[in-house]
Amino acid sequence: MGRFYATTPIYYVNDVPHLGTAYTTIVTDALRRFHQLIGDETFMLTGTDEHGLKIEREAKAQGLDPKVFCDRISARFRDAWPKLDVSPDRFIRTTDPDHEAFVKELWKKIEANGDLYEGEYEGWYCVGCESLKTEKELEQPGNLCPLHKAPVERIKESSYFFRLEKWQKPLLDFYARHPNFIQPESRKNEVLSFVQSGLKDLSVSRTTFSWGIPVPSNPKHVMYVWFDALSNYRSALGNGELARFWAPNAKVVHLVGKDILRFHAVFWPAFLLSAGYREEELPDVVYAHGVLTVDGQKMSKSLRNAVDPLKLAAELGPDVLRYHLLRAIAFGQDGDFDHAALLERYNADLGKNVGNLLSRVIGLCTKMTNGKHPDDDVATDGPLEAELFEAYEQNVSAARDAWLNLAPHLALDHAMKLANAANLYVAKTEPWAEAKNGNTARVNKILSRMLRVLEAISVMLWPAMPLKSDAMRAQLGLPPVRAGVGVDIWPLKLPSIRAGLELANAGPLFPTYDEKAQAELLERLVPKIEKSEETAKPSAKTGTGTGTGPGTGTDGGTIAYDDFATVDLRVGLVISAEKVPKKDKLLRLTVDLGETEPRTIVAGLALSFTPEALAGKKVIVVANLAPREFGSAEFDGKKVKLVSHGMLLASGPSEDLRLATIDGDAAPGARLK
Ligand code: ME8
Repeated sequence: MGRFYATTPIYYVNDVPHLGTAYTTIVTDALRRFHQLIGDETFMLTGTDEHGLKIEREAKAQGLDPKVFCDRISARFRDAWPKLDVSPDRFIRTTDPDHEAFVKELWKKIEANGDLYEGEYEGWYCVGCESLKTEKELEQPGNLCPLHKAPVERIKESSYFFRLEKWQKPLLDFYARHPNFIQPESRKNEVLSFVQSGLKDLSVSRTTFSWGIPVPSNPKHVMYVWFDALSNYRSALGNGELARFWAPNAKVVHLVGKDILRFHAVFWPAFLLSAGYREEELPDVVYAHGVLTVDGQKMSKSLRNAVDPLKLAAELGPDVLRYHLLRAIAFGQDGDFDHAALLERYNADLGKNVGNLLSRVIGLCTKMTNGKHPDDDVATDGPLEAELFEAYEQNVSAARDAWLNLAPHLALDHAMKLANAANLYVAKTEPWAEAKNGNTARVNKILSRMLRVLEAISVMLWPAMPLKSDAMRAQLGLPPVRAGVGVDIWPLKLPSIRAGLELANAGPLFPTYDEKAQAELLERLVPKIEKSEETAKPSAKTGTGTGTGPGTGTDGGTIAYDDFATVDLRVGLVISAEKVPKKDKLLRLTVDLGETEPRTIVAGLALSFTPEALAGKKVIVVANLAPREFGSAEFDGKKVKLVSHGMLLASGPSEDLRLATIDGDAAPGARLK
């Protein structure tokens, strides 16, 4: 028993909560709940990362003061997590005054230790990553960031540098002495070879924009956003909490996506060491999980917006979403979120396995034991009880180890294996036949044993499904799981016999979806990608309302403003355009909407425009339209799907189209209202 401090990354406010950020946040919450079950005192931190060029630009694109913009989006994160049953102990914002004060102190300590110097930086910067890139890292042609596939920017400005090179050896020594610091192992090797290949001093301030924490001794500079952001893990803890949760008997675990491992595993410990913290004061684990795709596709911004975790939670219940994310994705590896697989797994694991076990036992008890827990004499156990007990011991302790080893998917698998063993036990023991033969003691034993296993399962599922666990326990006549500091309630031992306790039959805990219901749900939940080339008309036309919009009648009547406001119209800057081989009407465009990555938009403009005529044009884009597929085409010998992530507004016949555009100096991404 000890203390457990778990953190998520703090999320950039240029985006709203989506399935990727929900994933890390749910895993972190589940892990900390497990630690509560074993008696640890826990602290969970999440929040928002609000400074830097990316955010300054996004706010500007929306015509807002950066702080007002951050307030709005940060609130969306803060309000989202409780809807997924996540309740952090602190929601930190990098604009919080106590955070700013801490970061300035950290800077001063590093400066006092001689690890900061002024110089000039010239090089490539990816605003999406908020990170400098070496020439070698860029993809050609076009100087693209390999992660965002967007052109990097050339920057040249005076900057403070952090002496990262000096920390290469101490970092390697630290990794060697703390082999569990970077997990999983495969990722650790990537970091080790990066550090072994030599570290360069790091530019840690900027002078060409102002949305950041000023450098204390030279406020013309704002601090590098990653210096600011990483510090949140310590700044979030008040003095009392620091002493409890960032202390030798506390485990500090940073959960992050693999995209940001290097910042956490290299820069963060280097900053801390440089500021004078000792090795034993560094975090214990940085765990980098994999990247999620959705239904096999990369989560581009438009797809991310289409797969809204809050909508999924509202439709299926937060616990069902949580269970699926935790169980279906092998933690640490890349994984796919597949809507159909979610429903299949729900039916199989929760409906037919756990749900069935519960309703079966409660149903049998209603008939055979007056709806109460029966008594049992364990001295009369037979071989089937021994078999069940063996499965019990094995799965309960394996599940505990899996949580401890940051493998929630395995922990839940063991809970399911135990439910399966219990279902098998009922099938083999045939309590209904024993009842017919008037063998009451045997019936009582079987039912009592199953109720005790179900109680254990309700605890084992609690980290993943707190609400369903409560509901399950209510049917078993038990109060919700109550974790207490210093008390380990992980059910290594079979829970005790609760003879006489009333059960509460409340119907199926996990009603299964039949084929028709599954099809209906999928229809509602899966983001639409329209197929067939027939739909490859010019992407959109202005004017002539066809009466298909929300709120319109077929009589071409009026719509409410709120209906209009659901259409996200934005200014887009066409970066490039190209003809689509073998599709006369289509052009494939790369359009900057002020997001971290430009979008691909396929439009039927080829009869009216050459690709060259479009490059550099400002266009109007319907930005929140579900992705739409126009078949496939071959580019540079590679067959690719033609998926459009947005629609341009234009008017006229295909061979004489006029593009809707905007006058003056509107930034890419600016919203039309
Ligand atoms: O990087 N699959 O913030 P961010 C899995 N502000 N996880 C995903 C994901 C996906 N497709 N997409 C996002 C930042 N994530 C910085 C962090 S921390 C001091 C500063 C999750 O909003 C994953 O955890 O870009 C990833 O690392 C994080 O969101 C990136 O969030």
